[in-house]
Amino acid sequence: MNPSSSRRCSGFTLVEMLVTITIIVILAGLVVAGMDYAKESTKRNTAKVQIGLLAQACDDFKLDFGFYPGRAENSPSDGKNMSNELFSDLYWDSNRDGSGPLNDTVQKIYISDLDPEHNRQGWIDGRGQAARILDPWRNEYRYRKGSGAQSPDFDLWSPGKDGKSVPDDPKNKFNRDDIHNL
Ligand SMILES: [Ca+2]
Repeated sequence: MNPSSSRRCSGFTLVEMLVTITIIVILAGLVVAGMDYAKESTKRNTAKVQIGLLAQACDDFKLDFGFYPGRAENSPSDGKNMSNELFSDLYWDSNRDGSGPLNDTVQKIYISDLDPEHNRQGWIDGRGQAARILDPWRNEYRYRKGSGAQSPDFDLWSPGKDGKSVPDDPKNKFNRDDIHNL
């Protein structure tokens, strides 16, 4: 047997091993990146559906009461810390008499999926009247109405993956991943 054929039969050379490992690492990276992309895409689609549900419920509330959800005349312009007010008006105590849905069979429930005990959308944080409504990245949905809002009715949005949003500065980089009701 000549020496070169015996070397070929001995298996991979070091270079061949390194090339093979490099290819495997690159392929694994592509697979992980693809899975991350698919997960983010699913989250964005979920947020769009949830914002649509909430926005429709806000319109239904307005038809009944003549004003949009939220206690104050003007919401904070950044829309922060408002999801509990949405929760209260759209689920917990829409007629604002202090009785929750278990003790008040008269009041209207605008989104049954806001029930914290079942949490079918997985978007409720907290229990009882203190519950908040979270987007798929576990940040509160933002909401504002009144003279400070850009929309004549209300603004309702997710700050997106980065969890940040500067609504009165449309070109701000933190707004690029935001998802709005349209
Ligand atoms: Ca954002």
